[in-house]
Amino acid sequence: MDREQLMEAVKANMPEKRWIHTLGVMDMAVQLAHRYGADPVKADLAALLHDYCKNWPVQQQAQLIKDHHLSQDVLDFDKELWHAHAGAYMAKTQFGIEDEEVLDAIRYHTSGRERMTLLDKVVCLADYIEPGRHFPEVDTIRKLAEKSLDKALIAGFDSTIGFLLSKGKRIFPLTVLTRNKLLEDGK
Ligand code: DGI
Ligand code: FE
Ligand code: FE
Ligand code: FE
Repeated sequence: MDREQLMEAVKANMPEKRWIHTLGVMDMAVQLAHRYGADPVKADLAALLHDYCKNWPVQQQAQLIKDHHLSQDVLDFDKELWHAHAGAYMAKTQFGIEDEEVLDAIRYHTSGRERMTLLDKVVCLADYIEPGRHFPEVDTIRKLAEKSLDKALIAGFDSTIGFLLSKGKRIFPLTVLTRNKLLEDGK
């Protein structure tokens, strides 16, 4: 499948709003890749596929994670975490993406992970700050993204953790570990 066909397939699998978000993340991920020295072709591909499973019924996402022995630990936490693992699986099996860097960037775009690659960071941050995003801290994060990938990402995870706290929700431990690691690296 070439890029155009892949774009058509992804577009057909989601509502209009999610597709517009996807286009925003692709554009932003490529910009950030150029700014911070990641591979823009990989950033574009990971961004295109990052939310492929986002609008699937959650039971289908959970089933896929169980059936294919993906990260079982996310199943004990918020269902918003599931689509990233399901998406990486679909990228590999349905679309034949073999590049582990691209698959990891999809897989960890929501939770983060302790040793985030440059590509992981670019895709995760692009997801936070694409132009369609509106949440209280987004402009601060956009400003930070001009100067520091890590500082912007920390602010992103801070906003997510703060949001989860305000809702009385549990936090996936890996997200806390990710934030701690980014802070540690920045010392
Ligand atoms: O899929 P998107 O909406 O574009 O963005 P995303 O994949 O980054 O998902 C973000 C949502 O995930 C956000 O509403 C918070 C929710 N979430 C729930 N539990 C956790 C979590 N996000 C993180 N990083 N860690 C959690 O433990
Ligand atoms: Fe997502
Ligand atoms: Fe995200
Ligand atoms: Fe997204």
